Amino acid sequence: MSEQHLEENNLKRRQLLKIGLGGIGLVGTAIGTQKLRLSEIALPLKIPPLPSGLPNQGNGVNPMVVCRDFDYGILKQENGRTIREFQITADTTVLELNRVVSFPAWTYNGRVPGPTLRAKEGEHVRVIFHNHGGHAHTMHFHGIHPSSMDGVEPVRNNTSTTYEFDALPYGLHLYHCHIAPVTRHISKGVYGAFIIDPKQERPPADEILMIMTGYDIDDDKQNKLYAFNGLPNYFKQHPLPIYQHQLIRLYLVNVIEFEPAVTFHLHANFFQVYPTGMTLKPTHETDVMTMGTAERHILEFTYPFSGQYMFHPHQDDIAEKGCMGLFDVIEREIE
Ligand SMILES: [Cu+2]
Repeated sequence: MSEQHLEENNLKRRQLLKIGLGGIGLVGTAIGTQKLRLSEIALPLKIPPLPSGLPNQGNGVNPMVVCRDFDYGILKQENGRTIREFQITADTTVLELNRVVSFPAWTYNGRVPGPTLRAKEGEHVRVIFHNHGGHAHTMHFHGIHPSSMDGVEPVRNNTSTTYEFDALPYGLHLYHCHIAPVTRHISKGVYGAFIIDPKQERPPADEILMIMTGYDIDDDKQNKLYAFNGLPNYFKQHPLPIYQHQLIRLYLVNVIEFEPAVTFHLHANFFQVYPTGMTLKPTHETDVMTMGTAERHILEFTYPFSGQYMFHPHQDDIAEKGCMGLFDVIEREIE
């Protein structure tokens, strides 16, 4: 896409945001001007409730709850400065990956993925880490910090440590254990997302986290199962509800080990890309993107039509082994 074309897209997008339909994209614009009378539309942010009767799969770790569950820690005042403090405990948990596979996972705060930690650009962050996992673990954060806070020194079982750093730079980052072999520790479950919000707030949106992961269940350095947010095929069996015409901001992280890269593809739509979440404007628009291990991006889109739409890596073998989901786009009237 040429720079001029991109700028035109951004302009259209800004105009759409003003009227509350940001992210509808070019297709939506063409349809919208005809059918939706865009100039008269201003939809407030609307987030669907969790579907009732969701099974308590995976030892209580519910991937749909993980989507919109952000841990802001607690704010403390110390010597005139504000500190955002998080408590994390490493442990072991058996995850029921499906009806036949029970997986002895290693967890942060009892869940896979670990809690989605969220801070604002420039805040001072403190993470108090307790290790009761039965092995040495660490918390290594992606971000900018001194070497002493890099989380590569082993924290022995039944000991604690504290990591402190400023939340920089803004973007979509991650944290994970850094004990060798790191592939094993990450694929056992000790990872999570770390969102640093920019000082200049992003526009209102239904914000959703998805982490792609692989499970090497027999320790042969090959993934046998894959998942979004911890459980294989969960969003295929339980489509994630979102609203039609609603700007969706997807925080997408790839922590699949053993495959050097996977793609992410969204059906019947295109998304705007904010690489590593480190821009306030999208750099381009596409419907499939390639992500190496630990790569992550913010994607924004709006569905102009209701119905169910798949999302998955376009390596279809990986999708068919569990990294497959559906958005259930709920019809929303434009008054
Ligand atoms: Cu570990």
